[in-house]
Amino acid sequence: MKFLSILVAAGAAAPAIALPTAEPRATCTNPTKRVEWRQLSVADQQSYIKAVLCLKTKPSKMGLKTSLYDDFPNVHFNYNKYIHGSAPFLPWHRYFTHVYFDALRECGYEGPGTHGRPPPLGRHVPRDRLRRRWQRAEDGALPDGEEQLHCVTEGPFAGLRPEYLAVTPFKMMDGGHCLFRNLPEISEPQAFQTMTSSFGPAGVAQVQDSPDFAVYHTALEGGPHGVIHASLGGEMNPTTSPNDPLFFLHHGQIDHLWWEWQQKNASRLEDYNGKASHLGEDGDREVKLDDIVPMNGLAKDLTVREVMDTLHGELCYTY
Ligand SMILES: *[C@@H]1O[C@H](CO)[C@@H](O)[C@H](O)[C@H]1NC(C)=O
Ligand SMILES: [Cu+2]
Repeated sequence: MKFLSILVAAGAAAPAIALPTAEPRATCTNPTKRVEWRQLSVADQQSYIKAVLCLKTKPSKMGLKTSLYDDFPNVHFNYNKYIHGSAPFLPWHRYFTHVYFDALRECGYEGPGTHGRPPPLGRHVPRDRLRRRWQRAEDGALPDGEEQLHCVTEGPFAGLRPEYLAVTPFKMMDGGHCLFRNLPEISEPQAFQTMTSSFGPAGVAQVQDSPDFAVYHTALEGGPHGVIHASLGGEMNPTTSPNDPLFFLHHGQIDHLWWEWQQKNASRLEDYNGKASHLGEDGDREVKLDDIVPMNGLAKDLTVREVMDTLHGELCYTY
């Protein structure tokens, strides 16, 4: 099945990273409370979407010719090996999502951070409407092969042109490509049925029952997390998946789940272990709380310790 390609290594060398300066761990006052997307006011939803589009007009913070919008898929693509299939998955994506919400603030968004949650299955968009949307191809100006993509042609993101795409036969494309989704719900209904058992309430409850971090991060990443990527398909499959604005609602929810799991037992604020292929090193080694959470210049690097508790230091949010 095509949708497993999220786990394919993208193979780009990770750039050198600066060590963070040691700082006292400040306890935050006045944390913001993140809310589910549908609990945002309509004004906040509109402002959020406007800010997402505005990221395309801001310069890269990583010294690239492309926009701030494109920094996010770029950095995610470059750290692929370190941040997926291993312990850093949860802390890295926690900080990454936070950095994104901060970037939206620079684009005028004043509402809280947010997250998604799948609506009751089959209830979101009528199937025939979904099918019509999926079948419609974008007219004109498609790079070679783009006609095979199911471009988003309606709504605020219809004109969006993300620059980077890590999927064969495409490479990092100059001039961008349409935002696309594959929607296995329509293209592979049987596979989609299997996916729903993983990201549905029973599947999630089972993951949330995990006894420790090692079991938990593996079950969450490979289960509901991976399957939501797969169930949207298209842009959400390759390691440039932050191209799709839905990525951040999805990872907001993955972070929400980790937060809920941590709330059940205070020692989980320090439960971090396992092996990872560290940047610039051969082979895997044991992770530790003092490892850095690298952002390659998109934001300052933090340590894992600094992101374990959302109420400490930089993060300062709750759910
Ligand atoms: C609390 O969490 C730690 C770390 O995840 C785990 O090892 C321990 O078994 C948990 N205790 C209970 C009572 O669940
Ligand atoms: Cu990821």
